Amino acid sequence: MVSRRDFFMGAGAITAAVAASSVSRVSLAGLPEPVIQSSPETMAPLEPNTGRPYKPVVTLNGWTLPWRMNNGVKEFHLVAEPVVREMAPGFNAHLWGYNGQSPGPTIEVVEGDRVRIFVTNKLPEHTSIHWHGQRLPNGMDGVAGLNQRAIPAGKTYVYEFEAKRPGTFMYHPHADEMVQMAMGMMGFWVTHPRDAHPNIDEVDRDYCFLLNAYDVEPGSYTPKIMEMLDFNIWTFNSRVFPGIDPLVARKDDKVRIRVGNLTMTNHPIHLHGHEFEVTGTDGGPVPRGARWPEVTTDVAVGQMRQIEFIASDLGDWAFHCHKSHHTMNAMGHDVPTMVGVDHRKVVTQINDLIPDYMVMGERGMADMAEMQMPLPENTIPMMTGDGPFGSVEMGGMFTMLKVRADQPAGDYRDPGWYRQPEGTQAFEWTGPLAEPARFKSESTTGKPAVEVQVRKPTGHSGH
Ligand SMILES: [Cu+2]
Repeated sequence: MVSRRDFFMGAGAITAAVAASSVSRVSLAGLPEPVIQSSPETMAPLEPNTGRPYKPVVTLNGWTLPWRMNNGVKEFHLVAEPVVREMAPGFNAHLWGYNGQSPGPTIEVVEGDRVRIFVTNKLPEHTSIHWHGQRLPNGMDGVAGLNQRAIPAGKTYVYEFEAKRPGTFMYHPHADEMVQMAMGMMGFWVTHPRDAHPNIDEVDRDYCFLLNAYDVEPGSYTPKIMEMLDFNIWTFNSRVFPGIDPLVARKDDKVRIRVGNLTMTNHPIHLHGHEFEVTGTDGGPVPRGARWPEVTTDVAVGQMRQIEFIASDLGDWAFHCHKSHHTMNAMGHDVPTMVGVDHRKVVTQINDLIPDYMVMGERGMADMAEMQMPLPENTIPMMTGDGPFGSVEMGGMFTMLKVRADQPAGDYRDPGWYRQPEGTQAFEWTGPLAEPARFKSESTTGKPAVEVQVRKPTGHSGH
């Protein structure tokens, strides 16, 4: 007679045998060694030396994950783990990410590639990865509970599918999502076209980054995970200006920028000095007849947009989110509006009580950028960044497109500040200033300088 205990032992043995056979089916050599990145710098494009050829992307303040070919399958190894991300020099955040950084590394493959991704969970809780926008078998879609068991802490799971369509994608957990995304778990994915594609152009520079947001109290290191609305750190790839590298181009380069939004609000992304077209979304390339010129495109929550333009005009062109609070770093939003309020008298009175009291915002907030106010440890001024003509008064989601005549192809280094040709910069008017007519006072002329004629609408007697 078989005891209950024996029955379970037998079942366990069968399970182990199945596991062993599937492991050997996957790989004789074991897992690819995980590659860990310790630097937040923008890495040079990773030129493919195995598999199908393609022109690689450049991840803004990020990097592409190396792979290994195993019997025609492209193998990657992602490690979900706590990381320290430098958001800007002097400002570190304790996040969760992949392979040493947050966001995780960009994954680049080619349409038709068979892809196998080992995911090792070194977080204190379970996780999973959803491959946003991909066509794949249902069991590989990564929604914990729905498509698979969550990957327990300490375990490694394997995802495997064919990269079916070319385009711009991202990856992120679909397990305890609110916490894990608030902690920075996300990454970029690009599937390059296998052959010439009617709606995908070849470009000279191909940039990508994610939009992310955190709530890190000044002086602390860990984001508040319960935050729903009041984020204070707005980032391109978990970096804030002036910690974000510029996007560089040689004059007349064709440039593509791919942007994905994993924050909880939309971001109107705005480029100065050039018009672009949205050439693709996470749904695929946009047919040419459906494109129109833009200088701002809104990237809604959970969306991706890829824009393209010719970098025809030399200069340092601002490239930023157009929500003005998103180009600022940690600040209090509950400060009353003080513009135009003269509080010299009240300051004198308050100074008797609080000697260091300082008035903020009396002439606008621009003074903040140059103010040498003592800051708590591990934070960054609200608006900062020295430009060639003073403070740029920006933070958060702001960087520059730097177009130069002599930027070598394949060179992504910051060329420094643009030198404007003589006579092409806004300048001070030093001639006489005529008094505008509307300011001539009534008292000198006896009647209003400008007569406003108001005529009631006629023909609608009922009004
Ligand atoms: Cu924004």
